[in-house]
Amino acid sequence: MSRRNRWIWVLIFMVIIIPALCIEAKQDPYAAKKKRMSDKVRRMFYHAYDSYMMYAFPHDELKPLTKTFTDSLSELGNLRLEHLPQEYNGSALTLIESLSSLAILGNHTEFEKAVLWLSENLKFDVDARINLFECNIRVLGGLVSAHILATDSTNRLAKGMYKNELLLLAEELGQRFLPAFDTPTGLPYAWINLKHGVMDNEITETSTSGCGSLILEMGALSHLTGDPRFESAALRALRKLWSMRSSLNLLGTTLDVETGEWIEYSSGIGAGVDSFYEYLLKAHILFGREEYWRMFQSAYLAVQKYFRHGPWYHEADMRTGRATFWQLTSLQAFWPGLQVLVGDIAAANSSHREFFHVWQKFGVLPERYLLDHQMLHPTEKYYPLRPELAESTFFLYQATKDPWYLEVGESIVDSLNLHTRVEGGFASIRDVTTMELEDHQHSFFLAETCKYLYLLFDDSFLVNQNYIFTTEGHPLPILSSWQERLPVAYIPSNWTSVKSGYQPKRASAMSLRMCPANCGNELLQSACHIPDFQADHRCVTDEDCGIDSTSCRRRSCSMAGFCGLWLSI
Ligand code: DMJ
Repeated sequence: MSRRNRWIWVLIFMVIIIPALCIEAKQDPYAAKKKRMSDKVRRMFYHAYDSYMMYAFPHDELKPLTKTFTDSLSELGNLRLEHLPQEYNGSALTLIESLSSLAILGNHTEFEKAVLWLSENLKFDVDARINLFECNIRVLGGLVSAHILATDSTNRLAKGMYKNELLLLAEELGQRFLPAFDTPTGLPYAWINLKHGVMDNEITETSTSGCGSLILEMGALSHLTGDPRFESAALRALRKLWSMRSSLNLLGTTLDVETGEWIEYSSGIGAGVDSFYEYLLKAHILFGREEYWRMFQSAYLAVQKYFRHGPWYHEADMRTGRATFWQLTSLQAFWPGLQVLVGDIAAANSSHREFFHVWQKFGVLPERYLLDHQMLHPTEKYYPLRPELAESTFFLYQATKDPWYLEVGESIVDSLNLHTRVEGGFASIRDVTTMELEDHQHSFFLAETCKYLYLLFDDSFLVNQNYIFTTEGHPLPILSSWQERLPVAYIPSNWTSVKSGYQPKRASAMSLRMCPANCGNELLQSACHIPDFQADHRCVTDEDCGIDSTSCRRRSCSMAGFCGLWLSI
C-alpha cells in the first residue's frame, strides 16, 4: 500500500469509523456485549445445525454423543415406544425446524438450499403414526412460517426459483390432519397415521394443549391457501374445549375426544395445558377476533386467581379451585413471556426471577421440582435443552430494556456451553444433579432455544415487522389482511392512515386493553384485577381478597372483615 493510500485509510478510520462506533455506543451502551453474545449464540446454532446435517440429516433429530440419528417425529409424545411404526425413515424434522432460525440469522444461502431440498424430497405419504400437536407445531408451523419468510418483501429466495412448494407441502399435511377432527365432539384425536388417517382402536385420550393449540398454524394455513377447512376445524375444537371449562373458568389436563369428558381434572400452566393459554392470546393478536380475547381474559384471570401463589404457580382442581400439586415444571417458565404480551410486566418479572434462581441453583432448569418438599422430582431430573426460560428472558428484555436480562441470557448461554456442548452437537441432560448427558439434541433447541437467545442480543429481524411466535418459536407476521379487526398496537409503525395521518406507536401487545383499568371513556377490566372471593367483599383472611384493578395492588382484609386497599400506617 502506498503512503498516500495509507493516509487515506487512516483518515477514513478517523472520520467515519470512529464516530460511527461512538454513536453506536452512545445509542446503546450494551452494543458491544450484544454483538459478542449474538456471535456466540450464532456459533452455538451452527454447531448444532452442522452436526445435525453431518450425522443425522435427512433423519429427524441428532444423537450428538454417538453421532447418529433418531427418527423421532413418530416418537414424540409417545410413551410406549415399542409400538413405533417400522416404515418411517424420517422427515428432516430438524431441518424444517431450523428454517426460520436460518432466516433470522440472515443465512439466505442455507435457507435457500434447505427450501430446495425439502421442495424436492419431503413426502407425507408415509405409514407413520404421529402426534397431531407435535407435528402441527414443528412441521406445519415450520413450513408455514418458512413459506412466509421466503415470500415476504425481504426476498429471501431468488426470484422465480420458489414456486410455493413449502406451502403446497403444508397444505398436504393440513389435509392429512383433517380426519383427526372427525369425532362427535370436533375435538381431534391426539394420534393419526399420516397415510391411513385415524386407525381402528386409536386411543381417544388427548390433552388440553393437544387439542387447544392448533389455531395459529391451521389458521395461518387457511389464510394462505384460501381453504377455510383448517381454521374451521381448529376453531371448532377450541370452542368445544372452552365450553368444557368449569364454573371457575378452569380446564383440566386430559380429556376424551369421543365423549367430551374430562379425564384429569387437575391442571396448571405447564405440561398438557401451557400452549392452550398461549394460543388464545396469540390468536387474538394474529387474527384480531374478539372471541379469542374474551376466552383468554377469562382464562388468564382464573389462572392468576387459582394457580398463582406469589411468584409460583401450583396446580389446582378445575372443579373446586383447590390446590393439588405444588410443583415447578420447566415448561411453566414460558408464562412470564406470555405475561409480557398481556402487559403484566411486574408479575412476569417476579416469576422469571424465581425460575432463574432455580436455573442458577442447578446450572439448568430441572424438569420438575417439588415445591412442597423442596426437592427434585425423583424421576424427572432431566433438562432436554428446553427454551422456555430463554424465551421469557427475551420477551422481558424487549419490554423493559433492563440490562439485567442480558446478564440472564449470558448466564444461560454459558451454562449451555459448559454442560451440554459436546463434539457432536448439544446433548440433553439426564440428571441435573450429576450433569450426566443423554444422547438427544431436540429439534426445538434450533427452533427455539438458540433463536430466542439470538433475538435477545440481536433483534434486527424484528425492526420492520411485528411477529408473533408460535409455541415452537416460528414467526408469523401480523398482517392487516389476516385481521378481523386489527388491534391498534399492531398496526406497523411505518403505516400512515390516509384519512387521519395518524401514526400509531409500536406498543406492548395488550397495553391498550389491560392496564390500567381506565382507558379513555371505556372502563375495561384490567388483567391484574382479581375479584374478591365473596361478591359482598366480606372476608376472614387476606387470602379471601383479590387484586385491585386500577392499582394492581393486593387487597387485604380489614379488622371489620371487609376487603379493601388499607393504608399501612
Ligand atoms: C416445545 O416443543 C414447545 O414450546 C411446546 O409448546 C412445549 N415445549 C417444547 C419445548 O420445551
